[in-house]
Amino acid sequence: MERRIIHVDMDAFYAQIEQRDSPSLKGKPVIVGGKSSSRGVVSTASYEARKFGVHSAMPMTRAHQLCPDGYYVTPRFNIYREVSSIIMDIFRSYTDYVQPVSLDEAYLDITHLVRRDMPASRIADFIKKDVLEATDLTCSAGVSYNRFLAKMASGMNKPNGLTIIHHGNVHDILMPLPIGDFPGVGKVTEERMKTLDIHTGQDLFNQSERDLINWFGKRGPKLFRYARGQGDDTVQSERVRKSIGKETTFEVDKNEDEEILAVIRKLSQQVSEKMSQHGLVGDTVTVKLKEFDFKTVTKQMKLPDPISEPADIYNISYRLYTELKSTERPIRLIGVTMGNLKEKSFENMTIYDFIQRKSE
Ligand code: TTP
Ligand code: MG
Repeated sequence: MERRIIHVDMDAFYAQIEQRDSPSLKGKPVIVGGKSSSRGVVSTASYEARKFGVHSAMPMTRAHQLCPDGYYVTPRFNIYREVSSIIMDIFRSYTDYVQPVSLDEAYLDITHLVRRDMPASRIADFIKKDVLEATDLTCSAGVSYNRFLAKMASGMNKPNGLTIIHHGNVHDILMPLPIGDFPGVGKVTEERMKTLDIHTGQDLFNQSERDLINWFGKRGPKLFRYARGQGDDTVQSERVRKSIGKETTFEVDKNEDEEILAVIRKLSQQVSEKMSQHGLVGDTVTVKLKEFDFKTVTKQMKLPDPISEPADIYNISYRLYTELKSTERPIRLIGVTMGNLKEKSFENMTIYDFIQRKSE
């Protein structure tokens, strides 16, 4: 069966975060990198700075020459890691098949979510909106039927792009591409290709597989396939799902029990829905609070029997919350997680599940 893969990549990741957190940098050429003075290299540059020719891995001194009036910022890795974990959690709320590639980039296999009324592009759009809502940052997404095309697609309309490569447009997209844009074609291979008069996707397409093997050995068949839009479609999810959690970050810190409990009720509902989608029950409930000063406190309860109903999750979460919450300390985030998950077995199926399963 053909797969549907999304590649998501944040736009000018470090630089966009710096612009978000210092509004005076918005719309300005921002260069994030080594020590702001002279040594070191550029980690990344905002799109405004890229117009001056500044890019990742360039020596800082060169960046200063190209863009003397740029805003030079040293990286804040803790923040970048925090944002990364938020976006990865969003991806995992859609599918278990998430393969992170770096802090700001991942492949998602969403084949099982696609329906006639819910094409992959629409799911990608939802993910982009969720990322924007949770982080105030834009990303670009590419949708296709294998990984290399999905990645190519995500890079085609940056920033804030959404691009689909399908069987109808793949040939037109690949043929004019410079050969260096194909996967596995680094600087050395690119030079060798040029000596063979292979400059574009079309030139690569025109070669026989046998010639490619002669020239590039084991990589020959892969290159032959890439030119035809064929590639690996396996997304390696790095973990088996052992817990399902949802959390909410408040725009302003909250201290009112009533308001917070309404959110806990909603989170319990969402966790329960997710568990039932996957046919899971669990016997451990964890509530997490991040207090106004970023101090995080959690409390967990192990139950004698597994649960999955929203009301059950809520009741336990409610107890944990009342034990955790200090009256004097407003919170900025609350999370509810069900752990120690296992497949719903015959015994703990409700009669409703049973009827539903039989009628499927
Ligand atoms: P990229 O996704 O390659 O670049 P980007 O997000 O800054 O810009 P875009 O995707 O819109 O083209 O890398 C993600 C982050 O990784 C980047 O913000 C900074 C860091 N990085 C480095 O520190 N050094 C590098 O050479 C590269 C390429 C990235
Ligand atoms: Mg990026």
